[in-house]
Amino acid sequence: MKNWFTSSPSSRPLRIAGRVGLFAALALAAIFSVSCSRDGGSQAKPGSIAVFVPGVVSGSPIYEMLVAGTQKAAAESKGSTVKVLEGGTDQAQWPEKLTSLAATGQYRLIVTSNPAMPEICAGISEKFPAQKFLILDGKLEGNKNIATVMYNQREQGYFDGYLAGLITKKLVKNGKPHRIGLVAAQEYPVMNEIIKPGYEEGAKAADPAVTVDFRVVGNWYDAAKATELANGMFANGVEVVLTIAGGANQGVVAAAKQKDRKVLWFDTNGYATEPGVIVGSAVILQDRAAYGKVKSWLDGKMEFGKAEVVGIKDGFVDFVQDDPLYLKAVPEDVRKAQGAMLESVRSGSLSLPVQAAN
Ligand code: RBF
Repeated sequence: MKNWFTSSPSSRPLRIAGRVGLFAALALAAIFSVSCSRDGGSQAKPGSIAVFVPGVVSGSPIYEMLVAGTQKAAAESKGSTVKVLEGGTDQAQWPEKLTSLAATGQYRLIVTSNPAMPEICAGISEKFPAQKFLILDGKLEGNKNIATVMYNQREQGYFDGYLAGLITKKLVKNGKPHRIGLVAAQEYPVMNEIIKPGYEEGAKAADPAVTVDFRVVGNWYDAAKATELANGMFANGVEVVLTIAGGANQGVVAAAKQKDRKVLWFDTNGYATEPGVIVGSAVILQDRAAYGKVKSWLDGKMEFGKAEVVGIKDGFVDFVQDDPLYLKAVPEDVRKAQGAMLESVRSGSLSLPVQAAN
């Protein structure tokens, strides 16, 4: 897969290929812009917004929330328009596609989301200095055309991890190893340095004997591969698995349903996706963030050059514990322990600050 965004040395050539692609695209755009608008958004109508989805919307709630929040804010502002462009699953093509979007000069604001986007947008920003960017789920400080909002995903990972630990402690008996699963679509710094360690930290807080079985799909859509990975984990004694793999999540759910194991969800409330199988949902409120930020931009109040980090106390990260399907699927003693942990984070007695990775 064309996975240019990773810290692993083995994929460095792909990352470089992505960069070369970016520079080629920028060079083309520079030539193109001589006859068109070099100033990106300066000719654009006020209130004109483009959402660049780095991937596909379908199967990725984090992108559904991005689009929904942006559209909601625009609908409340007269004359504001939103165009949604999907970058597709070939990540090496994103810089070129986003460059073309900026080169049209038709959008005052480009809204996008994921930790790979700050670097891409910063490169494009040099050629199109009138183009403004709002990047959610990413972090970049000090670029006067870019505003970012990052979520505290140490908290988010910890919440699902703690539940995974509680469940494992309860279900795994007779001296068997206490293993929990994490299926990830791909490796990237936020996954390796924040989400995975947060998940492990939470799990160990509930059950110190826990170890994490971590497996990688290689893309955000291959459900059959995800089923294969999940089955490998189940054969390895895993009772509960967190899946962070976009459209491929369905493969983990199918395997767990068949083998009577449990799945933890990330980003949105997943209980209704497969009641009784999905037993935890650690959420981020990206629709709320997109709505609030786009609204503040439409009101002329957004500050660029800033990198915000928001968590449970700000109302952008949470764990859904009031859904009837959660109450039904999870025993009361486990829910009580999970609730007490959440309360300690909310009250500040347990503090889980996030380190600066992007
Ligand atoms: N999350 C998704 O749900 N769907 C995607 O297609 C997707 N693509 C990503 C591509 C890259 C290069 C990176 C770094 C992250 C991607 N994410 C995607 C992950 C997303 O940013 C976030 O980390 C997870 O959704 C967990 O909150």
